[in-house]
This record gives sequence, C-alpha cells and structure tokens, in this order.
Amino acid sequence: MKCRVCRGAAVIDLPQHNANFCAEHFDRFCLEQVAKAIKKFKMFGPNDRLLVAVSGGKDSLAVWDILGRLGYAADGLYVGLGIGEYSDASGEATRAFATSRGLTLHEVDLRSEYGYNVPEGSRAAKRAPCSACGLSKRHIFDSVAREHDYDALITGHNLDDEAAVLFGNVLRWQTEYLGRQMPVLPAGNGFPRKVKPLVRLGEREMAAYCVLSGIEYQIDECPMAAGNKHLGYKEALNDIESKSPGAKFAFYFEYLAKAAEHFQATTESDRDSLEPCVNCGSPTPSGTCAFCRLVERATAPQPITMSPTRRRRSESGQPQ
Ligand code: Q46
Ligand code: ZN
Ligand code: ZN
Repeated sequence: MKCRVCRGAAVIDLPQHNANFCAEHFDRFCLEQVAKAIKKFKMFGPNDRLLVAVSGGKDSLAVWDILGRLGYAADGLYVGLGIGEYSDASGEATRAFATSRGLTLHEVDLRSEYGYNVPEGSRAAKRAPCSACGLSKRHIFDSVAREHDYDALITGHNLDDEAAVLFGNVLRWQTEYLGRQMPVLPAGNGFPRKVKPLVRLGEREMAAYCVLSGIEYQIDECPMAAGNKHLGYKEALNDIESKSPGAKFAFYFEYLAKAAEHFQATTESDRDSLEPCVNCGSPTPSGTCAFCRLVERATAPQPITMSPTRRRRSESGQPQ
C-alpha cells in the first residue's frame, strides 16, 4: 500500500477517495479537507472569535487542534454532564489538551450550575438520556456563546454524524429538521452562528488523525448511548459504504447541493417566530423554554418511595 502523493509506505487507506496516504500526507489531507469546508461554506473569517464545544472525544479535540494549526484562535467550552467515570475521563482529556497548548477553556458543570446531572435530569423529566443531555448542552453552548460574544460556535460533528442524522430525518421525512442540516446555521434571533468544519471527514479519519498527532482523547463511548437510534443509522450506512465506497459522502453532499434549500424556508420561519423565554431569555416558541422546564422538573423534590418491606411495616404499624 503506497501513499498517493509520495509513493512511500501508506498508513491509511481511504476507499471513498480511492487513495492511500503516509502519515505526513494524511495529516496534510485532513487539514486541507477542513480548510476546504471552511471556505466553501463561508464558515468564519480569520478575525472571528470562535468557541469550540469540546467533549474530550476525538472529533472535538481534533477540530480544536486543526483550527489552531490553520491559524484560527479558538477557545473551548466543556460541559460536565455528570455521567460517572465517562464524564470524569472526558473532563480530564479536555483539560489536559487545553493546558498542553495554553488554550482558554470555559467549563460549565451541569450539577453545580443547574442542580442536576444527565442521569438525574433524564429520570426526573422522563426523557431519554440523550434528549435531556442534548437539550442541556444546546442551551449551555448558546448561552456561553452569547454571553461572551463569540462569532461562531464550532462543533466536532463529522461526516458520519451528519449522514446518520440525515438518514434518520429522511426515513421519517422530518422536514422541520431537514432544514437545519447545514454545515453552517447563521446567527439570528438569539442563536449564535453554528458551524461544523469536520463535515468532509469521517469518524475513522478523525480517530487516525488523533492517534497520528498524539492527541489523547476519551476513547470510551458514552454509556448512555446504548439504544440511541443514530448508532443504528451509522451501522446501516457503514454497511452500505463498505459495498459502495463514497456513498456516505454523496448522500450528504448531494443532499446539500440538490435538496437542502427546499427545507430551509420552514426552518427560517420557525426561527423567526421565536420569542425570549420568560425565565432565561433564550429563544423559545412561547412562555418558558424547554430547558427551563427540564431544570424545574429535574430539581423538584422527588416523592420518597418506600421499599415494599418498609411499606408493609408502616401499614401494619410496626416500628421502622
Ligand atoms: S453524551 Fe449525552 Fe451523547 Fe451520552 S447522553 Fe447521549 S447525547 S450519548 S453525544
Ligand atoms: Zn506521502
Ligand atoms: Zn428558559
């Protein structure tokens, strides 16, 4: 297996590009793909203040690293979700990365700031963990970007993520979500500009980039992801990709080129009709926003449940 550029020994094959690369040229390829996405979608300029949402995983650390190497100054934002050892290790990986490079990292701990963590919030609000988690993260990302006046909020969503979300939305023709599936969502009505510079690179490339660059990331998957529909969509797309290399890239980028604009009007009019939450000021369709309602339910005193033995003793008047 030889590198497409220098004919030296290749370390990775990319069937979707019909190419193999040595470490040096793979590194250059990753930087070029990100630079291409930033330019093509007019994501941001050299003087913009950028905030990267960092989880400690490969994608967010890689995008933060690549932006710095491309000459963009970006700060990080880490949200402590309180998902046991997984969150402990994610926080450590993020802090170690920021410290080693002298980067500014904002940290928001869900429990200390808002009084609940993801498992508690999910139970109390009777929402799936990823739903409570996603809602909390989105609210915090938007608020910190607004408060500190960042020009763009950057996330590490890669091609596999975007193709899987598109696949799920197309399966059910969720037109209100399809309009949001752009690599750039413009700022407006209380939302910061949101951008995804890794859309041209897949999960496998990002893991390889981190390994070859010596970036120590949180390798374990979140334990609450089990049963998450997107994992199933990713597996289905990987299966298709193995039989038809390049299918994932074409599925997403042909959608952007040929269909995305048809769904944007719905999203824009939804956004324009939002008003500030009566409690926190974040944009919401009306009244109190979904995040404030989640906080209220997650932090409400929970009824004390007695074990069957204690209940029997209590009912029969026995001492407890
Ligand atoms: S962290 Fe949160 Fe993910 Fe874990 S609970 Fe689900 S959404 S899987 S990116
Ligand atoms: Zn080479
Ligand atoms: Zn609110």
